[in-house]
Formats: sequence, structure tokens, C-alpha cells
Amino acid sequence: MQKKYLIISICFVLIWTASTFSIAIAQDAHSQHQAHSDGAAEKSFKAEMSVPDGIRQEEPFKIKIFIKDDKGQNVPDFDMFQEKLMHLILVSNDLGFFRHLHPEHQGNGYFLTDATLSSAGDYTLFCDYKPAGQKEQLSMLKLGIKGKGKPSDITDTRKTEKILDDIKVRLELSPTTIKVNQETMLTFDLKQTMDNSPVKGLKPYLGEKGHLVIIKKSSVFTIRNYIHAHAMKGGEDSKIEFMTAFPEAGLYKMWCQFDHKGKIMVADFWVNVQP
Ligand SMILES: [Cu+2]
Repeated sequence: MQKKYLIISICFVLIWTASTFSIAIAQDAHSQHQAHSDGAAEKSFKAEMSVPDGIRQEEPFKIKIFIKDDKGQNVPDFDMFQEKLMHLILVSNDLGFFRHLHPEHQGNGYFLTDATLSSAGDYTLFCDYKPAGQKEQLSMLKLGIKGKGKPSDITDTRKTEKILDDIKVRLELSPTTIKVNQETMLTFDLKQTMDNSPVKGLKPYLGEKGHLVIIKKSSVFTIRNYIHAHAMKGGEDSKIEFMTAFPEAGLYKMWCQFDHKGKIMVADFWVNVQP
């Protein structure tokens, strides 16, 4: 009798863990969307990666990514979202290095991109894709270069201004203290350094005013550490606004990308999320 009870308990824990995990995936991949409830069974997917041996810093190399379904079969077709079939965010584990890449689909679930790493150390890849007719999926991959890396990125949450060429980017938070799970407005206000006038000549980037990736500083990353926010429509031309919530307290780094006269700029800031 006791044994039977134990088995039932274990099954319950497994089911609970599995359902919690799939909810976590859906929330992360759809952090800015309502969960879909089309009644269809949710499929799971995974990304596998192949990179050459002996990657060296500052030397370009190829990243091959294979998207497979839960039966290990290659996924043949993908839906476009934000103008691409795959968005790949490559960061160093100290979050000092950031690249936003768009691997090209070579067919049958095989994607290919070039990449270059700036120094030795460990890196994480957040791979965002949408198998045809399915929800947006997020898979995590890891790679590294052996050896001594650059000194760690300095975590400075007081810095709210950044100069990029002739543009001054100022980060505004509303409310000014970010609390966990609370909707927060993040505004990136762009001014000309020369005369402090609003920046003109912003073009849409990937179909939106700007693109924002946020990753929580962690010793071991999970997909819950990754937030992809969509820029709000309208508002002043020189202000890029995002509404998002942070699922856990802690330190987060954010990278806002925008297109200024054909050049993709990246403004990065640290924020602290209070419990
Ligand atoms: Cu992208």
C-alpha cells in the first residue's frame, strides 16, 4: 500500500514538473503575448549545434544548428516572425559580449551562420524559432573557448546613459524601481549629442521601432533568464518604449537595438529587479 502511494506521488511530481516546465517555456518564448489556447497538443522541439573544434578568438567560424522534433526528426518548415526564420542571441556568460544573428535556413531544419567570439570563455546561445504552425520556441545552446577570458563585464546599474557615435541614449524606467512580476515601462530616449535635440532618421529594425533582449545574470542560465520584448507602436519618434515584466528578482542586462540611418546600434544597460 505504501509502495503504491509512493509511486503515485512520484508520478504526480513528474507530471507537475513537466507541466510547470512547459508553462515556463511558453511564457519565456511568448513573454509579450497571451498564451494561445487552440486546444492542439503542444509539441516540443530541440536545437542541436555543431561547431568546428578549436574555435579561436577573433576568428570567424560556422555555427550549424539543427532543429528537431520530439521524435528526433528534422523540422522541415518554419514560419517567419520579426522578418526572420531564426533569431540567435549569442552572449558571453558574464553578459559582456552580445551578438544578434540570423542563421539562414539551408533546408530540412538545418540553419547556418557565421560568428566570431571576442575572447576565451563560456558563451550561451538563445535560439528563437517557429516551426510551421507552432508556437515560438526558445532553445539554449552552449559553446566556449578554452583559456583566459577578458575581465568580467562590470555590473553597474547606476549607469543610465550611453553615447553611441553622435547619439546619447538615456534609459528611463517607470516605475523607477523595478519589482519582480510588475509591468515596467522601459524607455530608450535618443538625443543628438551635439545639441540635445531628438534624434531623427530612425528606421524600423526587424519590423519594429527597436528590438530588446534582456538576460538575467546567472551562474547557470535557463530559458527563464531570457526575455524578448517588443517595441510599443506610436509615441515620439526618438523614444523607443517597451513594456515588460521580470519573472525573477536579480540583476539583468538589456540590449536595445535600433536602426539609425542604416546602422544598427546597440545600447546596453544593467538593471536591478527587486523582490
Ligand atoms: Cu533577430
